Amino acid sequence: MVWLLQGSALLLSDISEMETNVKNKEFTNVALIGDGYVGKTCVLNCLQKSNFRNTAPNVYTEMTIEKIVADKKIQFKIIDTAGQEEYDDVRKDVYKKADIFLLCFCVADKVSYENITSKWMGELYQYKNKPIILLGTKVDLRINSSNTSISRDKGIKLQKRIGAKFYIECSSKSGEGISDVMIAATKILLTNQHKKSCIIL
Ligand SMILES: Nc1nc2c(ncn2[C@@H]2O[C@H](COP(=O)(O)OP(=O)(O)OP(=O)(O)O)[C@@H](O)[C@H]2O)c(=O)[nH]1
Ligand SMILES: [Mg+2]
Repeated sequence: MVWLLQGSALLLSDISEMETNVKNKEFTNVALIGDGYVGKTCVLNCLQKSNFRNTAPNVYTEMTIEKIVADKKIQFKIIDTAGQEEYDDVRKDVYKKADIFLLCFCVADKVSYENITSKWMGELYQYKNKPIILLGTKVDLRINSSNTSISRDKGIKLQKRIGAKFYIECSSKSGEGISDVMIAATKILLTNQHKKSCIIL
């Protein structure tokens, strides 16, 4: 089987090759960050139950996902935060325990795209060594001819600008791109473990 990660090719064989580097770390914390209403909670629901449900603004939710990669169990804890300013303190606690940031903007909302650099990268500044996956949400709402929609090219440019490991586009409504999120997180985890084991040697 071959999984293709939009923007960067990611093959299942890449993961299998690194399998020997997987240690039984208990949880890898993945924090969902981004403006309110960009669709973070819907992404979480899709990752958990593979379906779309309408959601209300929320403050904090977490859930675990297990992945078996080449007979090894990998456990992710996905932590969903609220985008609104009044929850800044809740988010700061989450930043400390996060291993990977899933930084979200909505491709049909230019302001949420601009806020990646004008707000969120500032918030994450002191954690700049932690890997980021940039996620463009709600692709089903993108209107290609519109000035307010963000193209894939612009997403990739932003990925490079902020130094994110991956750029993924998804829609919780259609399911497009959702499985790529955990593939990218797994790839980052295994690559990090690979680097650590090289340092020990
Ligand atoms: N069309 C479409 N609507 C979506 C999608 N994902 C989420 N929505 C809708 O967008 C709205 C906001 O989604 P949420 O997941 O609650 O957004 P959030 O980022 O968690 O917002 P906060 O909890 O306030 O930070 C809801 O009305 C969802 O139904 C999508 O992929 N496509
Ligand atoms: Mg939410």
